[in-house]
Amino acid sequence: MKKLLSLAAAAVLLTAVTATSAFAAADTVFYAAKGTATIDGVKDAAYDAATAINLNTTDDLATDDGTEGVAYIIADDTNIYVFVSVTDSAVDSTSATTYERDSLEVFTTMDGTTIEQSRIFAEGDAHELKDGLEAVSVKTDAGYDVEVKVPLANTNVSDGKLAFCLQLNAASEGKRNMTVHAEGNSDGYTAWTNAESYFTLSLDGSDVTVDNAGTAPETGASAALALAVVSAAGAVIVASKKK
Ligand SMILES: [Ca+2]
Ligand SMILES: [Ca+2]
Repeated sequence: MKKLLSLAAAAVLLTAVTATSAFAAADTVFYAAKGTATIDGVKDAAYDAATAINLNTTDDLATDDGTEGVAYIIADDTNIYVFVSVTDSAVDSTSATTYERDSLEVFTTMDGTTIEQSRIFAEGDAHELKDGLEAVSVKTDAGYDVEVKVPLANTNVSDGKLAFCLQLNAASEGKRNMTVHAEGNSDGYTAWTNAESYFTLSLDGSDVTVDNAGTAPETGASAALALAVVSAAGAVIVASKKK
């Protein structure tokens, strides 16, 4: 049933994308709201304009330890700002291998293939950041929050769209249990080696309200397209939702 849904969703999405050249790849699209934030690990009011993106999709092979996140993405003319609130009952930083510590990874590409990978740890400030990125993490009662600034110069932004990926490394007792990605971004677990697995982030959507459940206002051709694409993504979400 899952595969049938995925194939049906892919067919719908392919149809939607074939109908226009606005999107380069058949994938999940999220929208950044317009805004600017201060990178301090505290959620600025500007993020309230952003759609909440659920980070709850895992590789089927993963050991589910319950870690989830919610991401908010905003952007101005020079930077993307991401705030992620992570629910994690066992924040763990004990592994000597950095990707096996609780952390958020941010992936961009400047040419569509070369992977730019940054890692922000739940604890401490010795983050592994590409040039120009800034990040702060803060422990919370529920787990931890991460805020990161990504220069648009570090991305392949073109026509208001870019390839982007967020990954939680969910760890406990010195090992990584699973990786967690945005709802619908079911290939995200290959992000470290496959830039084509990223989702599309649209910076043009500040005047278009789209939520992950697949609803959008009908305010013209571009909104109708967004509805078609997001609806297809919604179908994928149904197929790939974490168990
Ligand atoms: Ca902030
Ligand atoms: Ca953990």
